[in-house]
Formats: sequence, C-alpha cells, structure tokens
Amino acid sequence: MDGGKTILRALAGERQAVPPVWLMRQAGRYLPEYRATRAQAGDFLKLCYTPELAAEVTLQPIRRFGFDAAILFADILLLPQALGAELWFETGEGPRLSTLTTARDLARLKGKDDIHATLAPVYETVRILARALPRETTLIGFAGAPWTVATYMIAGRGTKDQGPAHALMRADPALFDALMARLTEATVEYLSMQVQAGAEVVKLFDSWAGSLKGEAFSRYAVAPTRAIIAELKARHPGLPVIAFPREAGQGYVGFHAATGADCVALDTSVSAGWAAEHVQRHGCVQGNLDPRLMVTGGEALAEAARAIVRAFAKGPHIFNLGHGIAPDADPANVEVLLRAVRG
Ligand code: 1CP
Repeated sequence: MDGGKTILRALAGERQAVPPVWLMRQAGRYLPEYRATRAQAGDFLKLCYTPELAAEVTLQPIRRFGFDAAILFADILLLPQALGAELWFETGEGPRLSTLTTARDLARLKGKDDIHATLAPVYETVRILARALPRETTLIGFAGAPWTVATYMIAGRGTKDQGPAHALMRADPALFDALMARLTEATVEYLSMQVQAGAEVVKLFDSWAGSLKGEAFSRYAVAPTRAIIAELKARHPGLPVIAFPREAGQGYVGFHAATGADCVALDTSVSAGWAAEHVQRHGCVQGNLDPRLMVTGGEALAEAARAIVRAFAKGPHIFNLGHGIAPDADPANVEVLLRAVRG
C-alpha cells in the first residue's frame, strides 16, 4: 500500500518502517498553551462543551509536534452526564458524580436517543476538527468502555480498586447487568454520532479492565466491547476501532479476535517482546512506553522508545504511551521521543 494516512494504514494491518505516533492525553496540562485555553474556558467541563476551545486544545499538540493522530478533546464522563448523572470536577481531586446504586437511580437515566442534546457540542468539535486538521492527520473519537464508565457512575468518583462497582455486581447482578446494557447501547449512539461528524477511528478506553478477573473479564470487558464494535461496524462499514483494556494482562491474548478490535492498546505492565509474540500476532498494537519517561527524558527515554519500535517492527504498530502523559511531563521530551521514533 502506498500513500494514505499512516494511522489508517497501521489499523488496516500494514507494517511501516516508521510507526505512526500519537500520545494519550497529548492535549493536556503539560502544555502551556493548554493551560492558557483552559483558563480562558474557566473550568474543565466548559472547555469540553465549548467546540471552538475544545477544537483548539485538540489542535495544539498537532501544531507543536505534528503527531499522526489527533484525539477529540472530551472526557469519558460526558456520556454519564448526558444520561442524566450530575458531574462536576473538584479542583485538584478529580471527577465527582451523583451515585447510581438502586433500580430507582437507573430508572431515572435518560434513554440512549436522548443523550444528543447534551453531547451536541462534542459533535460540533468533531466537525470543526474534520475541517481544520492537516490532511495527513487522523481524527480519533472515543468513549469509555461500559465497565470503566460504570465504575465512576456507581462510586460517584474514581476509585483505586473499583470496590463499589464490584460490590454492586455481587449484591444486585440484575441491576448491574441492566446498567451495563444501558451504557453499551448509549455508547454505540454516542460513537456513531462522532463518526457521522467526521471521526475516522474510534477508541474505547477500558481503564479499569484490569480489576475484572476470569469470567467477569469475559462478561464485562470483552462482551460489551464486542457488542459495541459489531454494531458500529454494521453502521459504518470499515470503521477502525482501537480497544484499550488497560492492565488486562493475559486477557490481552486473543482480545482482537474476541472483540473485533482492529488495534489493541497496551499498558506498561506487559513487555513489548511478549506482546509482539502473543498479541501483535492477531493484529495492530499500540503502546506501551512508560509515561514516567516523558518526565525524566534523556537517553533512557530515547532508548526505551527505540526498543519498543524494534520489538514491534515485524507487524502493524502505532507508537504510543502505556497510559496518559502526565501534567509534569516536559514538552521538550516529546521532541526527544519523536526523534527516537522517526529517526
Ligand atoms: O485540565 C484538567 O485538569 C483536567 C484533566 C483531564 C483531561 C485533560 C480530564 C479529567 N480529562 C481530560 C481529557 C481526556 N480524558 C481525554 C482527551 C483527549 C486526550 O487524550 O488528549 C481523554 C481521552 C480522556 C479519557 C478519560 N477520562 C479516561 C480514560 C483514559 C485514562 O486516562 O485512563 C478516564 C478514566 C477519564 C476520567 C477522568 N477525567 C479527568 C480525570 C482526571 C479522570 C481520571 C479520574 C480518576 O479516576 O482519577
């Protein structure tokens, strides 16, 4: 294959001598221009829901670094908000939501077709980006996977061990399953609208997949991901999908085939050598540089990046971190990284 966007070529299974590269959380607080736009917006949710500003922060890392992909600036918690949950951000602490623990709470949620009024600004951001991005840059839309979103809705906040969600799963499996079903169908509608607005790829973030073990992993990480991907691909033939079942460990093996994902994103807990053998055999992989290296930099960063490029050189690969770039990362280290990856 010749020409075409590098990310789309990797997602189609093509091996490239220089892998395309983007970074999770590439728009964020480590960039002074992001902090300025966020200050202009006033608060984080205002930034997400103001299309001109959300598009601006999405474009900032593309202008500065020329990444191969731009990821829509939004948050996985906008969907629960559109379903009727209250959402706010405590400065310095993170997200807070109204909790969902009873059948009455579930019954109060809006239907899957009633989310678009709240989310319309997100679709407008996608439309602006589809027009504004350089022609070689791929636009990625995203949503949280149902399990990860459910952990925030049930607990009302981020939790270390997802204890409240696991507790509800055991105490009231029917309610838990009903919530997962509602999130699965709403996620399809949300992502489908992003694609109609111009997203070329979508990514499902299952940040807390690692706390699902055995049968629960199949039931609550694999099955909803498979259902979402099947329906999206039925509606949008050829749509490439990236899945990120973070900390899945052995669960990464066979995840492409089990879910229909075109690319599986890898966290830092697996070695690139192991993943090349056991995961990349089944399709494109993305990852898995330790984000801490973006803080410390130097030759250790360059060598670790080259080692990942070498490990994944025999198959389709998108270079990325194993998790988001941290606020204390040095933008100059992104230049170090890009030189190491692109040569
Ligand atoms: O400016 C700020 O202070 C807010 C920090 C921030 C940012 C930059 C939050 C709050 N969300 C985001 C944007 C965001 N979130 C993007 C934008 C695109 C990009 O990558 O550049 C994306 C893809 C997300 C996805 C997201 N939000 C995830 C999945 C990925 C991951 O990091 O595991 C999760 C779990 C969230 C919830 C969330 N939103 C924000 C925070 C701090 C958190 C984590 C809360 C926690 O559990 O501690």
